[in-house]
Amino acid sequence: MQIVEALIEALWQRGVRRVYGVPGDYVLGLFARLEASPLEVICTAGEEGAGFAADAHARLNGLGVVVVTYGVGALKLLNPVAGAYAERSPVLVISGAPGVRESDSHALLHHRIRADDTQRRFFQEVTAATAVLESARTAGAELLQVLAAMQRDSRPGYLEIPRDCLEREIPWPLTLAPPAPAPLVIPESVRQQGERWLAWLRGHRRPLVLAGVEVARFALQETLRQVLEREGWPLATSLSGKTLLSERHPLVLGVYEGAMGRPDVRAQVEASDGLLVLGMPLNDLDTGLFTMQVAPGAALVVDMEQGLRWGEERDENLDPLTLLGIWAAAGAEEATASAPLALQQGQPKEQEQGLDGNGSRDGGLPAPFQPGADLSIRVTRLMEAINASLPPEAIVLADPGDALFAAADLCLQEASHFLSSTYWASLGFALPGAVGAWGACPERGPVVLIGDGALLMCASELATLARYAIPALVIVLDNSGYGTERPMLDGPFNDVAAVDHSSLATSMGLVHSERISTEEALWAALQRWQGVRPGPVLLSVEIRAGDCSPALQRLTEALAERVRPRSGT
Ligand SMILES: Cc1ncc(C[n+]2csc(CCOP(=O)(O)OP(=O)(O)O)c2C)c(N)n1
Ligand SMILES: [Mg+2]
Repeated sequence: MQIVEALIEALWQRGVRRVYGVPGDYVLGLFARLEASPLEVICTAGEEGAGFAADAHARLNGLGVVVVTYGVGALKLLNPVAGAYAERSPVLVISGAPGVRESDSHALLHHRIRADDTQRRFFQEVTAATAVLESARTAGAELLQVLAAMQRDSRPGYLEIPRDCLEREIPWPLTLAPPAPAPLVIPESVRQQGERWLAWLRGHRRPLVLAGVEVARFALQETLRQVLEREGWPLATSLSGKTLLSERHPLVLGVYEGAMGRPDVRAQVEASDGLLVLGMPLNDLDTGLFTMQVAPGAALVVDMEQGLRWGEERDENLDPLTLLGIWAAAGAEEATASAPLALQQGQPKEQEQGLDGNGSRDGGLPAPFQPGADLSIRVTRLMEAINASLPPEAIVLADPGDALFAAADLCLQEASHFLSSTYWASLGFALPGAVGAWGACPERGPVVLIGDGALLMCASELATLARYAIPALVIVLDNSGYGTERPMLDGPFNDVAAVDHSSLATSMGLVHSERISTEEALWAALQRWQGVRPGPVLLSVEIRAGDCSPALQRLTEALAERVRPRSGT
């Protein structure tokens, strides 16, 4: 078996059906072999787009693959791959490279920087494992080691293949299927500790779980749902963890973001006297810039990096995987008699207000939208209109900026239907991300929410949507510039070039595009395009001057304090 055959077979065995990339001379041979294989190659406009597409694919299917050329292509992946590392998304980078025979001749080859291993060393910083597949004797083992490390850590991996090594024959047979998942073996002492902490939670009047992105990355959503239903405890998620469960589930309160988020969710989370913070790294954006206020001793924090923490106590054996394993195995009889009370706490949907506190939701159903005649469009009204017309199967991808902050309040019906670069917060994720969301789940139309500034950073990927007839709905929140930054510190640097988004989209080959300036036009367009689409559609929505989401208002007030230059310094 050749190295390239082993690679393709190993990807296929792990459920990969589509890979993303841009060719170049160091990787053309690999592209040709991929084309001839059962894998489909999706060629994006640029490498950054391919990286974000692979990231979205990985978040939905557990492994995303991006294939690029050496140097100029691979280094354009550092931003998306760093984001995948920071947000634990298993993206496999496959880079072509100069052939080993060419390198031996010490030639100055194009795209090369410093030493042979410079590129690999860059990627060592942002991956769980790296390998150069050049030796037929070791390539099989190295390939499997990289894939195993990616799965273990839920983080990116890196493979480099010199262009003359693809067809080297591996001299022995290989088992390329992923090993069967090892049963979770929990030592008795760890089990007892876990049960002690669960009893501690049950001993409180208002237990509540605040869960984050690691629950999704380690495929723990279903276990979490089962134990929560058994206990009757309410769940809030971080913004990165939005849609761990359906947001219409009666136990789901919504997204918690400290002072930045919905006041009703904040009040319930911070009033809990037994709060389990599960799989949620306590980063600034997920905690509303560290405005999370929990009484000392009320929170038990459990994440993959550090295990369990409560006050000064530490137990690194109890990570979310282990704790949920113990919790799931503990019998239903251990659920307390107070579960019905807790269930009542977890039924917020009846009293919930509309997105800006004016509308009402009926038992979790979004409020019907009534467009106001000739009204210019406010961000909360845009979200209400999307919420009222969004089909349940749609995957929403929101770009950092007000698109993301406003989208926190959408109430999405199905689990794993919200994707964003939330913590890494790279602009330009959502649009190419839609390519990967479609690649992973072709039956669910992606809906992209993106600012006018971010659109300019990745607009070339509109052409990819058109090329593959991807039925994405791209909604541009046009507030004439970097709206997130203006309230912090404004200047001409926050303006962006005024672009006719609709003409841009038409020239890129989208099936429909239009500029929308009133609620009535917005509602008519959403009625027409939220359902089945024959291909990509773009709606450029003119946001009322000076308007932004309530979350962004709260965030920028806090951020402005930090970024304004102090007088005299
Ligand atoms: C790649 C990248 N560059 C710069 C930033 C810094 N940044 C954060 S928000 C923002 C403004 C985004 O503008 P736009 O997409 O129009 O969204 P808006 O803030 O107007 O809602 C910028 C430049 C970033 N997060 N990512
Ligand atoms: Mg903007």
